[in-house]
Amino acid sequence: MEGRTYTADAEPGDEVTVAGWVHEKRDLGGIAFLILRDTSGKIQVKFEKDEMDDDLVETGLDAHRESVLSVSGTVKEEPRAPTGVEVVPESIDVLAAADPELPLDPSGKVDAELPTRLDNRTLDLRKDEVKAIFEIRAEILRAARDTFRALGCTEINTPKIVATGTEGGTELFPITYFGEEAFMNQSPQLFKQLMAGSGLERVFEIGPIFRAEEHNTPRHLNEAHSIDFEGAFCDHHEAMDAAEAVTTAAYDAVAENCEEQLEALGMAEEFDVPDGDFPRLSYEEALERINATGELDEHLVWGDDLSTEAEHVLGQEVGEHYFITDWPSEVKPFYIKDHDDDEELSTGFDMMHPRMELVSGGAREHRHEKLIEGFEQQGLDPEEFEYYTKMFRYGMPPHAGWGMGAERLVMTVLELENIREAVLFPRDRQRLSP
Ligand code: AMO
Repeated sequence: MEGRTYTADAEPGDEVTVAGWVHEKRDLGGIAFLILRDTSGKIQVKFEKDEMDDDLVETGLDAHRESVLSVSGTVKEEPRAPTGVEVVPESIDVLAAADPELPLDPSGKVDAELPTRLDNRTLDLRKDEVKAIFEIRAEILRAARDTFRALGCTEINTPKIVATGTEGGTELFPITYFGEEAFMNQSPQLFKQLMAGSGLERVFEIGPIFRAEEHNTPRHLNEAHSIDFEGAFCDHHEAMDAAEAVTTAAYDAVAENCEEQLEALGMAEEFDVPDGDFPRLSYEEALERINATGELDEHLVWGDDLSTEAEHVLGQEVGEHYFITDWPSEVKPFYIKDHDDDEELSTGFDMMHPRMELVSGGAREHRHEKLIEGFEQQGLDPEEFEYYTKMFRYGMPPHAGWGMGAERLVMTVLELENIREAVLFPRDRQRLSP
């Protein structure tokens, strides 16, 4: 809008046109106030009824809350106004009138349950503390991108409609692709590996992943966003270093650039940035430490996957981000490389926040024959993956990488209770719309 001033930039003495939503109205009789809100903040508009044109006063005060107005006038200093200034209006345009009945109250005076909020996300994001989550999410993704660029990675985009899954057959969403069965991709795994083996060498992608998981939990989505890294000539240690770098960069960026948003979330005082030196525990050590707490009913033995409860117990024990390394080969997928000196032991790792898993990764099997064996051991038909395995015959360097859940990262950085808070329009067992 030409000539528009953000409310935060309005200075005493300025002739301005501000535009935004009616946040609140207060009619005290001879004098009335309207608080106008835009993305930068709020400003008071003052109506002195006896001294102003009746039409002007009526237009301003008849507008229901959340109506969109453009107000032109003079900015005056006013210590009693919420921001120390107010606009004395000369003209008001109603750009979009709002119904008097709102499905939720953006001023936050009336709390709404999460489903109501998600059904009305547009109104929900008019609340400072909700808007703050998505501004911080954007900042975290920017920090991740910058870190990858500093690590020499090229950003890639890979197909989301695919012929085969990679992360276990039961979690696939089937679709019809011109009469043929296809699937929504669960992970860019195979494509990012193919690109690590291309001339690009180091790549990253931030994009959607689709998982037809049955369980409806506070940490699972059916459509999530994955931050993926893959590097040629990298081993699993270097891959872990990169995961650590992206994670700490995310916290650093929020601490440095999102003070206002942390304030809105009530976190400005106690926002801690991890030091970036995350302990690396072997799977075996992890089992020992969990068992030693005596907090689980069962005694964990080699080969067991870690339940949510086991992860929780260990998270409490360690009390900071950490890695679990050297998982048994049998619990990791076919593309993860085993240790050269012990085939029972994989180079696969997970990076954990005390509350949950954030990352899985590892060095990859880059030897063609071994890779084919891996497919067979996992009950997958290597023929179906020929587009992938074929490239391992034409010079596929050793490589390593990982995938990190973007929503889980935001959720843990901001200590959100439910992962749905960290995504605009969640897809879960109940939600396909909006
Ligand atoms: P994995 O399946 O462990 O590994 O996924 C990697 C990370 O993605 C996040 N994530 C999810 N977040 C929300 N809802 C879900 N349903 C969901 N599923 C996964 C988690 C998880 O740690 N290809 C490998 C990665 C690799 O080896 O590079 C993979 O997809 O934070």
